[in-house]
Amino acid sequence: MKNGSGSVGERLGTGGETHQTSNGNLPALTTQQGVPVSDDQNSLKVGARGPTALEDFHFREKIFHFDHERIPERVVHARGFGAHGYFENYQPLTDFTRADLFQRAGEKTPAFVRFSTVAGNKGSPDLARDVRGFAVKLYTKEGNWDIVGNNIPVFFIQDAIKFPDLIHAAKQEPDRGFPQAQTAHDNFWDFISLMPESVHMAMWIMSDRAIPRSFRFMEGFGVHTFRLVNAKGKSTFVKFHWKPKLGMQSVVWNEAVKINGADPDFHRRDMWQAIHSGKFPEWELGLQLFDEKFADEFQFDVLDATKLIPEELIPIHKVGRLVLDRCVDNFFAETEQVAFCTNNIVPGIDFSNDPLLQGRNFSYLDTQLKRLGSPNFTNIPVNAPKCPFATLQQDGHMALVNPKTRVNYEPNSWPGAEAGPRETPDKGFHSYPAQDEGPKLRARSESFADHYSQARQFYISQTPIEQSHIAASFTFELSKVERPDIRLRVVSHLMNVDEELANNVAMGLGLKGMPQRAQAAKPTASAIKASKALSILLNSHQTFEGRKLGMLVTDGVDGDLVAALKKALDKEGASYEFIAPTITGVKASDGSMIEANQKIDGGPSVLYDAVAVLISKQGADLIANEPAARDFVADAYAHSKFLGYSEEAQPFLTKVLGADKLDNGFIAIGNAKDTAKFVQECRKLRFWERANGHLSNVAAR
Ligand code: HDE
Repeated sequence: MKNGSGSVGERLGTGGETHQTSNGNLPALTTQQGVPVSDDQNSLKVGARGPTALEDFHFREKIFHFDHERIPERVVHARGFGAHGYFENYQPLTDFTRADLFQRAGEKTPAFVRFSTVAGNKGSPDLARDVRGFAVKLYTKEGNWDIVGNNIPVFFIQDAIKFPDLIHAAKQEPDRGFPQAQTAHDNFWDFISLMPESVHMAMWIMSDRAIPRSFRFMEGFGVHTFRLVNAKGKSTFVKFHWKPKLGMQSVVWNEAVKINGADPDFHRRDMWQAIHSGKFPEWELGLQLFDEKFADEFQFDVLDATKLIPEELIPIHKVGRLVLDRCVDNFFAETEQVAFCTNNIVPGIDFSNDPLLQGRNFSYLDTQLKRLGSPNFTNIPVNAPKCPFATLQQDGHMALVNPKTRVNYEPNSWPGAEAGPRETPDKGFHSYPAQDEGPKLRARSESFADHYSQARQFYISQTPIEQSHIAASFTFELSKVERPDIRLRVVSHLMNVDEELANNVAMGLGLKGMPQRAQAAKPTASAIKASKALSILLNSHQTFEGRKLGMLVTDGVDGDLVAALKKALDKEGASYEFIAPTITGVKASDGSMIEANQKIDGGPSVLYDAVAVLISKQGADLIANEPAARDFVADAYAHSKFLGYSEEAQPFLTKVLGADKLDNGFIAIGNAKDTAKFVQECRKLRFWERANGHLSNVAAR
C-alpha cells in the first residue's frame, strides 16, 4: 500500500504485499493490523438506527488514531515549509576542512531545508513581520550536518539563558492569548527596551529583511562563529552564508498585511510552484574564513551572536550551491517531523564557544524528544543518515533499528560480525582541542558590551527608501504598544543608533519631546563605516527571473499583445497569471480563449511582482466600478510596482488614480517591442522613485 514516501509494508520490512480490491486496480483498505475492511461508510450498529456496538474495532481504531494525529508544534519556528535538494561542492576545501562533503569538486550531498517564521503558531500567516528560519540538513557520507540558521545574520540575545524570556515576550501575551505572529505589542517592546544587546537585531527585524517576498529571495546565515578543522587538525574560524541566486527581494508592509489576507500560504505556495514548475530555488554557500589573530583584533567579539563581520572586512568565498528540486511527498512525515539539531556536526566542523550556540546544543536535542516523543526520532526517514550507521543503542518508544545479533555492548569478545561496531580513532569525530580555562562564574564578557555601533552600521548602510521603511515599522509597532513609557524607552535606544531615525520615529508617534538618551555601556562608534552588503536594494540582481506578473484581462483583449508579453516573460524566466472578471476566462479579440487563473477578487495585485492591465474598451466599462479592480490598480500604484497597460486601459487607470499619477512606472504596451521594454523595466522590481517622491512630500510638510 503506497503511503507517503514509501510503502508501509516496505518500511516495516514485511515485503510490501497488499490485499487487492475486487476490481484489482486499487489496494484494499485495511485496518492497521492488515484486516481488509468491508464497509468504511457506516459504523457497526444494532439495527440501522443504533446504538453503535463497542466491538467495532475498525471504527475504534480509526477514531483512536485520528484523536492522536497532532504532535506538539515547535515552541518556536512552528510555521514552516520544507523541501529536498542537494548541495554541490565547487572545489576541494582540504586546506580548511576534512569534512567529507567538501573534499571533491562536483560532489553532490543530499539536503533537506525547512524555512520558517519564529513567533507565530503553526497556522499563522506567512507574511508576518518576523525572522525567517533557514535550517539545512546535509546528509553527508560521514553523518548528518545541520546548519540551523536564520535569514538575519545576528540574534537578539548573547546568552542562551535569556531565550525563554525573549520568546515569551515575543509570543502571544499569556493572559489573553494574543496577538500571535507579531511583535507589535507591549511585552515584546518592553523586553527589547530593557535589553540593549537586542537593539542591533531590532533594526534588522524592523527592516524589509523581515518581510521577504519569497524564501527564494532571501539570504541565510549560520549566525554563530564555527570552526573548520582540516586533516592536520588546523582550525579556521568560519561564518556560513547562503546567497540566493536570484537576489534578494522583500515586499512593503502594507502589501504584507494584505497578502496575509489574500493568501496566508503565500510563501509556501511560492516555493511549491517554483519547484513544481522546474524553476529550482538555488543559493550559494559562502564562507567567511578568519583566524585567531583576526578574532583577537576585530573591534567586536566573534563569539557575540549580536554582531556580524562585515563582508568588506572578511570577503565571502562561494564554495558550492544548494538546489531545492523536490517537494515533500507528505508534509507531516517530512516537514513536520524533521528534527534539526545544532549539535549535528561532522568531522571537519566544530563549535566555537559562543554562549548562544552552546545553549542551543542542549535545546534542540531536548526539544525533539518532547515533540517526536522518543529518542528514536533519528529513525524517521527524513532524520535518518543516508550513510551507514551503527550504534549500540536500543529500545525506547518506536524502536525500529535494534541490533539484530546477541551483542549490544562493548567491549565484547564475540567473534566476527557478531562483535558489532567499534570506534574508529582515525576517521571518527574529534573535538578541536581548544585551550579553555578560567574561573567558574556567571558573567558577560566585557567584549560583548558594544550594543549600538553595528545597529548604526546597519542603518547607515541602507538606501533612503529602506531607512524610511525602518522608521515606519518602528512607528507602526510602537503605535500598537499601549504603555507610553515603553515607547519612550525604545526611542531612547534609537537615539544611540541614529538621531534622524530616532526623530522620525518620535515624530511618527507624535511625541512632544525626546526622551533622555539611553545609557550606553559603550558609546556608539562614530567612525563605523557603511557596508553595502547589508542593503537589499544596493544588491539588486536586475532580473525579473523567478518573479510573477499579474495580467488583468477582459473580453476583447488584444490576443497578439498577450502572446507577445507571454513570450517576453518566458524569455526572462518569469511566470504569470491571468486575472479576469470570471474564473472561466475571457475571449480575446482574435477569438481565442484565455483561461483565467484567478477571479478578480481572488487575485489582488499584492500577489504579483508587477502587473499589466490589458483590457478592452468594453472591458474597462465593465470593471470601472468594481472595487476589486480599482484596488488592483490602486495597490499596485501604492506599492511602487511597475504597471504595463493597453491603450484602452488608460482611461480606467486615470479614473482610479488621477491623471497626474501615471509616472514612469507606467509603461504603455502597444506592440511586441513594448512588451520587451516593460519586462526590462520590471527588472528593477519596484519603481522606488514613486515612493521617494512621497518621502520628499512628507519631508516638505
Ligand atoms: Fe532556535 N530553536 N534557538 N535559533 N531555531 C528551535 O528547535 C533555541 C536560535 C532556529 O525548521 C527549536 O526543533 C535556543 C538562533 C531555526 O525545525 C528549539 C536559542 C537561530 C529553528 C530552539 C535559539 C535559531 C529553530 C524549536 C537561543 C539562528 C527551526 C523547535 C540560544 C542561528 C528549525 C526545534 C526547524 C528551532 C532553541 C536561537 C534558528 C526550542 C535555546 C540564534 C531555524 O530547540
